Amino acid sequence: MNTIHGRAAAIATGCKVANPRLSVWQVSGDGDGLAIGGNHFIHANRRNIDINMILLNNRIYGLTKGQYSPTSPRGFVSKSSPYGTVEDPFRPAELCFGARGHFFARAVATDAAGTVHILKEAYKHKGTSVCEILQNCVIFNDGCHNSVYDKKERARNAIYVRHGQPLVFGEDNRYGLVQEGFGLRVVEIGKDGITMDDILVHDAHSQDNTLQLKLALMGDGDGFPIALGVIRDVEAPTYDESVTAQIQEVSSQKKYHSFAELLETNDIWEVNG
Ligand SMILES: Cc1ncc(C[n+]2csc(CCOP(=O)(O)OP(=O)(O)O)c2C)c(N)n1
Ligand SMILES: [Mg+2]
Repeated sequence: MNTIHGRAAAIATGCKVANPRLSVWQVSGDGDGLAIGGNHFIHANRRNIDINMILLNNRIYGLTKGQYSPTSPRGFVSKSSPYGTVEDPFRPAELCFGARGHFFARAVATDAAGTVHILKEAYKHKGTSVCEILQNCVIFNDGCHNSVYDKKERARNAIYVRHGQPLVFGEDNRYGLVQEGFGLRVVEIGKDGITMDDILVHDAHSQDNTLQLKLALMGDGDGFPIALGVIRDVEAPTYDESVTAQIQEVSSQKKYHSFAELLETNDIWEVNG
């Protein structure tokens, strides 16, 4: 369905509730999903309706020719912010986690294997899945994801996270992440007595999202790599299953099962001409 801008999650929710057998996929931009549709984004995640959201994040309103979006960085110069924005952006993962989201993954549009992997995992996940795809806008925001857009840059600036695997990255997996105090730290394996045993192992299934959120927020010019892959993937009751079960339970207890029966169940009035 091609539907109204900003209402994709509402329409997708309706499709899934009306026909729970469908695998529902919503394709949104950062403007669609996080500006005009921001409210629907958080509530779909909170309800955990079984839909898959593909969030194409080019950090701009592309179609309408270059206005800044809620993911444009502070100071961003655009047609609607000629002197630079004076506001901080949303980070999609933060919004998803804040809304009690249970699945968040990230890929780069030029990385076919990485993108296919997260879409397959989203398909398998029951509940709302958010797949943030970092996408360039060649006309209005060219180069916005340069640090991870080609293979060479990605090898330097990204970390592929896999559930159950140690969080290592860089040439020959030379670097790793360790937990330090309330945060994470990048270490070089083999230096200062650091071994693979010290490296944090990724847990996408942990109910507690603290470390998953830290992974998801890395790489905003903070010296950490950008995390790609499935960052959070936790099972929880879904809205569509619960609402379907509720309808079945309530209707099984009703005395009437059709409109004709309903008419005969309660008071009957006779209307005399
Ligand atoms: C209800 C409504 N409001 C506003 C618009 C105008 N509009 C069309 S696309 C768009 C923003 C697109 O940005 P994004 O969702 O990031 O997609 P992109 O074009 O960057 O891929 C806006 C504001 C519209 N079509 N409908
Ligand atoms: Mg956009």
